[in-house]
Order: sequence, then C-alpha cells, then structure tokens
Amino acid sequence: MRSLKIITVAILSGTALSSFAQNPLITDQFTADPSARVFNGRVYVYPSHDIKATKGHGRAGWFNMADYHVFSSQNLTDWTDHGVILTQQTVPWADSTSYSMWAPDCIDRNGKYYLYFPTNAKAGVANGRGFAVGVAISDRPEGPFKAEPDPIKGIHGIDPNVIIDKDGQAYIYYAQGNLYGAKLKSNMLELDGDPVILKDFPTKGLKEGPYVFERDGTYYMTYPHVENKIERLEYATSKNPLGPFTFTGVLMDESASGCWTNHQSVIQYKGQWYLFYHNDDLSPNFDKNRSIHADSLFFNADGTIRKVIPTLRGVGLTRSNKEIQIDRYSDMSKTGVAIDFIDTAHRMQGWKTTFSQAGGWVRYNAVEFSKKPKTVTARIMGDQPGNFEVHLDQPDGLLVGTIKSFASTDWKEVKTAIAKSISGKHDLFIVSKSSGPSAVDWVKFE
Ligand code: FUB
Repeated sequence: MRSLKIITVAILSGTALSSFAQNPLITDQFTADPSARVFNGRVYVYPSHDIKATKGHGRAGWFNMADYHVFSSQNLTDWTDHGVILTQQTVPWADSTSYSMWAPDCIDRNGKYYLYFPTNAKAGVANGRGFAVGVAISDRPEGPFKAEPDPIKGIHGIDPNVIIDKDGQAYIYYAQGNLYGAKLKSNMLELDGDPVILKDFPTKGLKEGPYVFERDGTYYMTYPHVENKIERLEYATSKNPLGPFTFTGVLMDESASGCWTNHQSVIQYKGQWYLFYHNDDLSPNFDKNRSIHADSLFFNADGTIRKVIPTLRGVGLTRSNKEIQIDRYSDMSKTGVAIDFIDTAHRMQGWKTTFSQAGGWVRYNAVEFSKKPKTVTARIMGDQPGNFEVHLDQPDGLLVGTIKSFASTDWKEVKTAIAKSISGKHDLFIVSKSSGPSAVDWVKFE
C-alpha cells in the first residue's frame, strides 16, 4: 500500500515526494501522455492529468483534464510532484469549462522553459472553434508557467511537440487527423511559415501524439496509430526534420489490457534510452483515467529500435530500505502466484501478491543494498500460517531470511533478523513455502 502520509504532504505543500516508482510511475493521481525531458541533469515529466468528471465539471465517459502537474526525478525511482503548473482557469484564451488540457510538451531555450499545450479555445478566439495550441513560459522547469494571451496563430490541432535542431531552428509538430510540422520563430511563440502535412504516414486509422527526437543525424518520428482496433506506438525515420519519413517499425504493441490510447516520449538519460508511455493500470474499467510508465529502450546497430515490451518493474534501482512493491515483479513462477488490487474500491492503494502454493515465487529485479541490512520486514495477510523465504538472485540463491506468516484478516508487518551480510545490487526472490493463500504487500530491509 502506498503511504497516505506522502499524498497528504503533496496536497498541502504543492511539492512532495510522490512515489517510489515502478510502473505505473505515479499512483496518487491519474497521469497520461508523458512528455519526458532532461533539464539540468534531472528528468522532468510533463503528463496530462486525467480526472473523473463530476456533475457540471467535464463530460462523463470522456477525457477530463483541467490542469497540468510536472514530476521530476534524479534516479527514475523517487518522483517529486511539483504540483499544479498551469490550469484551464489561468489560460486567457481557453474555454475554462472544457476540461480539455490534453497532451503537453516542454522545451528550454535561453534559460526559459516553454510549455506547449492544446485545449479548447473560447468563442471568438482566433483559430476558430476546437483545439488550439498555447504556450506558457517559466524561468524554471518546475513552473509555475504563465500562459501567453493568445494561442499560436495557424495551429488547429492537438498533441504539440517541439524540438530545437542542431542549427538552432525550432520545429513544432501536432496532430489533426494527419501529423503536421512547421518551423517556429526563435521567440518560440509564432510559426515561421505554414504547417505542412508530414509524409509518408499510414492513411488509414487514427494517428496522433507526434514526438520527434534526433539521433546520429536521423530524425525519429514516434506516434500512436490505430493499425488494428486500438493504438500502438510506431516510428518513422527521416534525414530531415520535416520529412518525408519512412515507416520503420512498431515501438510498442497494443496494450494487453485494452487501453485504447497510448502516447509516448523518448529520452536519453545517463547513457540509457527510455520510452515513456501510458496504460490504464489504476482504472481497468475506464481507460480515460490513465497512468504513466517508463521502460528502457534499445537501438540495434543499424539505428532501428527494438520493440519495447511493457514491464511492471519499470526502470531504476529500488533502494532496499524502501517498501519494495513485489507485485511490480520482473518474473514469477508459472503457477501459484497472482496479483490483485489490495482494495478494488480504492485502487490507488496499489496491489498485493497472493501466493497459493508452496514453491510459488516472484522475482523483483535490481534492488540496491546500500547499507548492510539487519532485518527484513514483510507486510502480509493470510488465511493460514506459513513461511516465505527471501533469496537473492535465484529462487534457490542465498537465503536472506524466512518470514513466518500467520492467519490474519488484517495486514501485519512481520520482521525477521538477517544473518547474512548483504550489499550491492541484487535481484530479489520471494518464495512461498506454504500451500495456503497468503498475500504480501511489500518487503523492506533495514
Ligand atoms: O489525453 C488525451 C488524448 O488522448 C491525447 O491528446 C492523445 O494523444 C491521447 O493520448
């Protein structure tokens, strides 16, 4: 279960440690359409903020977004929520009743941070009805951002994405049925020429969410596309920022849970490439309340990208003295283990791992033991007494401790002394030694 204390602090102060993340990265609110950026050696993620519609606020059964938060992390594990950075109320040209603050992007130029966002314009605003794209500016990546008085003239669409090329020329991309691109003036606020429809993309099936990055002289256009029934992530490449692009591959297949949308960004951080995307983990019955993820991305020698298989474990090292959510497992035995919500009425409490047979195991990769721990604690609940063994690196690897579970209808924290000296990075194995169902929420080492 995630700490309620942390969530409360976030609400009171506007900035707080939001999550010790695996996937999804953020578990105290819905987040979607992550645009990840590296600013000043730190990763910032600018997602959409999905909320539930209530009477008079938004449209039931549809996307509802009133504002943006930004999250940042140095280790891709501990994420800070910097609070609300822009709302529909504070954008002078926006229809503040439309709840349509869709997918944003952010970029820095000359010490200023430019947040690009689509939303519905109020009646009478240039660009006509529907989605326009605005810019809000801040001196700091974590905001707050102040919106320009008018949207960018000449753009009618959603999902803005901005790059600054090696020669200093900025480009803006967006979607409106087709994918569009245009040069931006160096003030980052106006188009420098008419937008063009980018070629050559599939003509059938929705395309949206353009996100371009450059690597070794190749421009990679990544985008969600409905090739079959729901969106998958694809990419196309070009030697020119405005194309023409050549379809090159699928970055991520359709969501296994059926989330209709996906939306991506790609960054390189400390030498590793990462894909940020979203799924509907915390809202499996309503896929317009989404949650952002990150997984590692790898290039082949020829510059093509290996398809990213979504994981629950996500990225970054998990520190051993944190509550290690083993339900975000890297692997598990073929039988005897199941993952469920702790409480389906309160899904943001997270998940639990239920073991129903002796020998059932889960593996959780990449735990960093920085201080040699003396105890291992597990939060457990079970119908019958039994034992869990904690091993390192293999199901039958070094036995760190045995946690004795007992019959209980409440969650209990059970602490066991560790006899061995452990340090460094290890994969963790939790192995059930009992036949009765017993659930584990988390384990931690102190
Ligand atoms: O979040 C609203 C819309 O859903 C985005 O703008 C699209 O990219 C899709 O993710």
